Amino acid sequence: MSRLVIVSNRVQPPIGEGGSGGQGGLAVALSAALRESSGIWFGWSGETTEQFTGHINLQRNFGVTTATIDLEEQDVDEYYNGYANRTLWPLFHYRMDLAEFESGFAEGYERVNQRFAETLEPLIEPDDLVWIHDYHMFPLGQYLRDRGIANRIGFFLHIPWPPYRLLLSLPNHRQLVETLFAYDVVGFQTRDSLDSFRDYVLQEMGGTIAEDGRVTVGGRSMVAIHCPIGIDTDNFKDASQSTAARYAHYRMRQSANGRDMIIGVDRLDYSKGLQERFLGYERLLQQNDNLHGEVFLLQIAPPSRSDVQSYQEIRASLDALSGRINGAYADVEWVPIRYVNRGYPRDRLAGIYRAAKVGLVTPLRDGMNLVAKEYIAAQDPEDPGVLILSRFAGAAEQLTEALLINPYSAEEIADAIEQALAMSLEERQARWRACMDNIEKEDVMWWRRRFTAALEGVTQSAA
Ligand code: ADQ
Repeated sequence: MSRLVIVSNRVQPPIGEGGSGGQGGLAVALSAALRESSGIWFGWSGETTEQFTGHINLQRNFGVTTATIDLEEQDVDEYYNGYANRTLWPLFHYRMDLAEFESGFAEGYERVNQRFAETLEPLIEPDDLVWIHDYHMFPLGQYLRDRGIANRIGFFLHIPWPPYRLLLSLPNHRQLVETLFAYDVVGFQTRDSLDSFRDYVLQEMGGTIAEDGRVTVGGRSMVAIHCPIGIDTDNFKDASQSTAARYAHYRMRQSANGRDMIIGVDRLDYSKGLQERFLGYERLLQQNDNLHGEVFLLQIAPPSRSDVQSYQEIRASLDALSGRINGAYADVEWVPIRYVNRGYPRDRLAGIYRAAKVGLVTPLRDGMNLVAKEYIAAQDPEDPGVLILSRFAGAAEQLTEALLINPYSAEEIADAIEQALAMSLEERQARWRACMDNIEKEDVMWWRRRFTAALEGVTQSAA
């Protein structure tokens, strides 16, 4: 088996089997993938330095070697907070209104990707499979090719690919898409994203698409596939049986005091539809006096990207909205929304998911959404809760037996919660089983194998 070189913006110290860091989905998924085949994980350390030196910090934990570099503050401003999170992230999540197009951002983005290429190049051995992740690094493959790297290189996009006409508003969109042709395989989370990408290639580039997924434009070609990411299901099921999970579950049930709990867990991000979720829940309370004092919403939302203004704004509006709803409905013994801005270790989180009768996952757009899958994996098969899922989360292509809703509609959210709370045990079990079957089959190892098999299946590139 070839060695795997994984590249992503942030590298986090990997966690062991059954470990319980406070990590996000990507970090957990990549640790699991790397544990299966030895390899290196390369990227930014998250630290800044006064002057970029290209010094690589190598560490080994749980069979995974991490290789990280520090960036300059200006790099972080322009590349990470700038082009990645103020230009590409909003645009790719259909938020034209929030996308900022500044030429300094694009320059910083290119500079940092060149820096990644320069420092990564000497670490790559001839038989390595190189797998680059996400929107921070679109051009990295091209820059590695420019330096003579002839290995198989794949790229996986964790966020949605936007509709063709929307992408046209990005200055230099064509240049960005052309860099994808430096890869051997490009993977998307959903069929929907793959279709949008193909639309662009056909309509904007005059390209062709073969039956095996090979996309050709001019003399260049690569294979574009859809390859939905999963969770480490066995690991998460085990985490939900751990002592910490059981204790968290017990404490949660005690504090719920017989009330039904609805849970939301999201990074604090405008793409997650948190305002719309609160408004949907408010609608539920408006139309159901009998539920007052009988249910509560626990929303866990750790702040992220707080240097970016739109994230400060969403935080302020959620503070105001949760305050308003609690002010209007709370009683001396009952608060309708418990709104918590912090992260929890994974095993505790698993116990909390298990204590919730309803999992409320309502992003306005999401590449996949791993919380939906974690909620399912943490349930008690004898008495499972109900997942309410936005049709605009990538996960909706797989979890078709969840209650699928339009997250823009307060009415649909309120009705789905009512339906979930009243659902018979038999129906809850049948829906849960169908979702769980998918999560067990298409887990993170399946994802890793599907992608690397596609990459191993292509003829080696000429640099
Ligand atoms: P995210 O936008 O971060 O990921 P998601 O897939 O839901 O979204 O993953 C979030 C992860 O963070 C989950 O594993 C969750 O458990 C964890 N998390 C969230 N809040 C937490 C808290 N308070 N405490 C502890 N852990 C918490 C991006 C894309 C997604 C895509 C993933 C993976 O936006 O669409 O599914 O990458 O490809």
